[in-house]
Amino acid sequence: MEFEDEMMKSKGKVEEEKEEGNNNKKRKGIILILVGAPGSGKSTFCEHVIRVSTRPWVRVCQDSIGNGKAGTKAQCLALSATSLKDGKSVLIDRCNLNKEQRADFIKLKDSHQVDVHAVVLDLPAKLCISRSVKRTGHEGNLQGGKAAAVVNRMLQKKELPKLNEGFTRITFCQNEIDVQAAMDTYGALSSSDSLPSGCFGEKTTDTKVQLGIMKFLKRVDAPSKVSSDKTIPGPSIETIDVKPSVNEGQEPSETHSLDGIPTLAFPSISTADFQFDIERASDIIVETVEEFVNKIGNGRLVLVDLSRGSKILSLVKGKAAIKNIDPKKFFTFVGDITKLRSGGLHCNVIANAANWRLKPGGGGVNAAIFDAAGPDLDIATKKRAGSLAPGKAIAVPLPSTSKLFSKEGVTHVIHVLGPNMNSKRPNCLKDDYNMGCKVLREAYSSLFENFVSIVRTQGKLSDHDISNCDQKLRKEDSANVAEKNGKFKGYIEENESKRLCLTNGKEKASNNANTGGSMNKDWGSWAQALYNIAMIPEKHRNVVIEISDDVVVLNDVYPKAQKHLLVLARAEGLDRLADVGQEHLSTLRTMHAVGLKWAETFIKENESLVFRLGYHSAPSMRQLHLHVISQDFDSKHLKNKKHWNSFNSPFFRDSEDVIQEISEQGKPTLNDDEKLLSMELRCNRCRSAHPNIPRLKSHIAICKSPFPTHLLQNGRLLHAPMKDDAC
Ligand code: AR6
Repeated sequence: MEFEDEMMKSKGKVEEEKEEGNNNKKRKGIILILVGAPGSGKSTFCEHVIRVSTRPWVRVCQDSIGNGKAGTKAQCLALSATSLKDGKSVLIDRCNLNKEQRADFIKLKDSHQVDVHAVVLDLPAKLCISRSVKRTGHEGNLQGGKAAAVVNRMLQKKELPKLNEGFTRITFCQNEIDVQAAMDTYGALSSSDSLPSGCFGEKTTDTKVQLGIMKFLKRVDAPSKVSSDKTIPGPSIETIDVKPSVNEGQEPSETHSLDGIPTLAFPSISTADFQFDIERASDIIVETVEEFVNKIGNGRLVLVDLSRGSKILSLVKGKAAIKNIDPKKFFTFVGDITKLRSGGLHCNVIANAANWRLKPGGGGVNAAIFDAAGPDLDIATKKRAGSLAPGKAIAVPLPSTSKLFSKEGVTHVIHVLGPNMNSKRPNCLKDDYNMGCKVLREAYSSLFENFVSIVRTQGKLSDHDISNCDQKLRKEDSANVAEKNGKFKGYIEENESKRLCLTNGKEKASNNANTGGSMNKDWGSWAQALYNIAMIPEKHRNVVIEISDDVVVLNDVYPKAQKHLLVLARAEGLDRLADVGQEHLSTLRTMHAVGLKWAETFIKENESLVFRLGYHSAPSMRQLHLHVISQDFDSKHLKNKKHWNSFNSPFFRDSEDVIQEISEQGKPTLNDDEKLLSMELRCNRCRSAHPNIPRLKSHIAICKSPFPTHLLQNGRLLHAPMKDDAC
């Protein structure tokens, strides 16, 4: 603890020093060029960043630059130049849809010594058009009927930015989740912070990924082919070359490719940049591994380094052999920790030799991991902690949107801070190896403890969290899920939709007033089952199929279709849609992303499935839950009108719409009129009417009509790509 006190004392000094990697970039301005059609959310982006950021930003908007009225590009350039001269960063809020429009702003970087970034709001054309048409009071008066044609015309000429135009960083946003992540990233940037260079979030043309989920799942409203006017962005900048991933460990190589074994890959902490003596470090690694190797169940620990000639790897390898440590449980591996899977080793957890401010950049393994994970890791890390003490580790669940998750199957990054013996770095211990060894030992212990706890949590979940790219694992999962589903019966009383809470009496009044429904609602004991699972999922391992800090996933015990999952929010007080407000947007986005991941998995196994993700306007069970349901409605549990209409009337609120409404209006619309549930039975595809459930079921089993237009928009339906889709 003495050490931590010492650290606090020197904190003031450290704060003045810049974060590693930012040393030379103190107060470096940024020109952030927004690229996007009208209605893509550029102004909202700018307003958000300006509102939350401590960095001084100036919004340069051509629609209002002439005393609140539209002005010229020259005026925008002039305002940008003066703002940069005043030490401010600028947000260029104009469409900037082609290279020529961007070029003059990029040129400003040379005279002002600043970096130029782009954030591309590459949202579906339909969404931009509908927003532009609907909006009122737009600064440039681009709204109403005329907006559709203008937006369409502009999109025809769209030319996506490339790094070689002069950008240091480009962030591509394809949906609202990406936009929120980019807003968070720029909003969190203080005056002296910098961001890693490169392209982030671009649609990849990489064959492997094309074969994986990114290509696999396609929304019905997305164009089926890349239009000819679209420039496919070049490959992302990689900070680290791919090294040949040669196994130098003791384990036979074929074992490495066995996916599904909980595996922690960790670098040697403190022996590079922090200059810890490697002889002593290797002793500490081997001793701590020996202590933990029997606590990790079927898990494995792997020490990784980039180079074949790594001294720390050979020292550790030798010492582990002398101590007879089981080579199946612990081995060394040469490779880039961010690309192990492509080198044949699947690790669901990786450790990062972090800096104490848990910031991206700085070089070494820290820069490589943050770069490879994309901004998601930084955002997820910030949610957990702002700093880390030496000797401590913190596990950060990786959002499924992160590239490290989708490409490498990494579900967690554990940040570890070791002791620093490098006098050029903050809080140097000089030669105090008494303290140094103690702190390094603590660091590895804390790292392994975090891994043990992840293994325990994921233990009975087989491999659901590990990757959504691995079909083999998914098939096994499906089998397990069926078994778990059986065990779950009896836990939740029959049939949620039997008890759908309709709007009458007190309940209706509270909903209409939007007063945070749950406070006014008495949930019967039968309705608490989901709540109980969400609060302590560890107690319900036999039924849950995925647990993270934010959500729990389980199969609906009375599925109303071939595939029917529930994604539960874990936040206390979030009982149903009526409770949801702007502050829950990130939870809703996480629930959506997890639901999407599962839908993708099921579609991979059965390409005929089509999914819809959404909420009941007035649910019967307590605890906000997202339905992920296939649109076949082929289930013996679907028995009556209420069942059908709860998924096939406006009572069912699509997750995408809910997110959009909350972003725009702060609250979702609740269609909770009970009449909706007693409406006539109509086919969910052709809308034909049917007198009873058996007749409806016989019809939907053969109806091949396309889904109604409103479902084909805004990503409401998820399905496999058409056979002729090029990418
Ligand atoms: N894959 C595998 N191993 C790697 C990779 C990679 N991509 N990159 C580096 N290594 P270091 P530290 C190995 O310096 O001494 C950073 O600037 C490398 O060969 O990252 O604990 C942070 O911001 C070495 O064996 O960690 C911190 O401020 C090991 O990973 C500071 O360095 C760790 O080297 C932490 O310094």
